[in-house]
Amino acid sequence: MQNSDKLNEIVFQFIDKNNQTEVKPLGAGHINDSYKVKSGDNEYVLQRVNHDIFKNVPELQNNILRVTTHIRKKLEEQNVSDIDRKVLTLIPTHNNELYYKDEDGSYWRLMHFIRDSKSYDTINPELAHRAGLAFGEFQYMLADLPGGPLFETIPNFHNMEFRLEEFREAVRANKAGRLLEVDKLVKEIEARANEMTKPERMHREGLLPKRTNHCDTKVNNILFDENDEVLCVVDLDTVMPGYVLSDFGDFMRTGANTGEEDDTNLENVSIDLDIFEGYTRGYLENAASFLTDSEIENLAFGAKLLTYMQTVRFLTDYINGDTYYKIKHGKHNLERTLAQFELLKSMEENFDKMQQIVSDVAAENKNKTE
Ligand code: GN1
Ligand code: MG
Repeated sequence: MQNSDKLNEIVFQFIDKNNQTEVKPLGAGHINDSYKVKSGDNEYVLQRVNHDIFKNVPELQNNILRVTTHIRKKLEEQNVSDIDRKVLTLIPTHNNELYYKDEDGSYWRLMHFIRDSKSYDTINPELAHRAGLAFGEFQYMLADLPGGPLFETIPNFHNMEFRLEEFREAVRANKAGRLLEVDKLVKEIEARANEMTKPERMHREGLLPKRTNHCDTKVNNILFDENDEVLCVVDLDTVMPGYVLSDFGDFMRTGANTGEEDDTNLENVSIDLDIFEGYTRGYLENAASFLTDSEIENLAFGAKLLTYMQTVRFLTDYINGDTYYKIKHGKHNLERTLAQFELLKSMEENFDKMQQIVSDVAAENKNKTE
């Protein structure tokens, strides 16, 4: 955390000085630091971008500008009202840069705060339906993004082969001496490794395309308004090329979990099939028209994959001695690992039902368009 004079000085790189400026911590992301800024009547979000993780902040900011400009243009073409609450707006510095680099080398950015909005960590099937519509529309709107593919802000971000290499490297090095403690989990990970690297093989064979994906479709990255209508999708740091099954899967990992991501009571954790169905309905309503059959057939698999991937990522960080995710205490990454693994097992038990839901909903959508 930074002291408030310093934070004010950073804010004034972007907006005019105002002695009624207040900066307060905001949100609970695992990577960046976020603050809410009030300056006179205006409200903003200030963020310190974690550049240990996002190595190229200028390219990252450029991605966000491209994405938000394109979405804004689409919304304008559709005569949508209240556009400033439906797409993020970056505020440039006085020097017209999309970020400010301070003397410590930290990168900062400022955005408009979206008023009267809320996000959920736990939702119901109706809200899941709306969230599915929103992420389906998000992918749809970005399908014709001009200017070529986006910059990969974290190379190989959702590449399971790469995540397993990192994991095996962590196991080999055993830097924090924690390997014995997680021995069983390591075996569980390895037992599923071949199944979970299927998308990379399919991609190499030309059977699975990459599209512009959000790559962090956590349930709390959707803002709703006071009537629970979706306003917009936020946290655009990882918008980049990827498989649609990733975005579908990451939502299910977070939104369709009856427990918390780091729940210590594993009995709370399981897949909620009603939420799974609600999201699938919304998503396919907006996305079925541009997805291939093999993309649709692998959506349910995506839920398992992203839950497995998150298990591997949390466990890797635990084995490495907690160098990536912000943690609240020494066992946090282990608790997260166990809770994600529990969710994975629940998805494995319910996988036939998940597949059935996707294929039923896809068939309904097909009938509608025929
Ligand atoms: C991180 O910062 P946040 O909480 O949106 C992570 C995601 C993980 C998530 C796990 C850049 O997201 O990939 O799924 O934690 N983001 C990055 O909760 O690694
Ligand atoms: Mg994020």
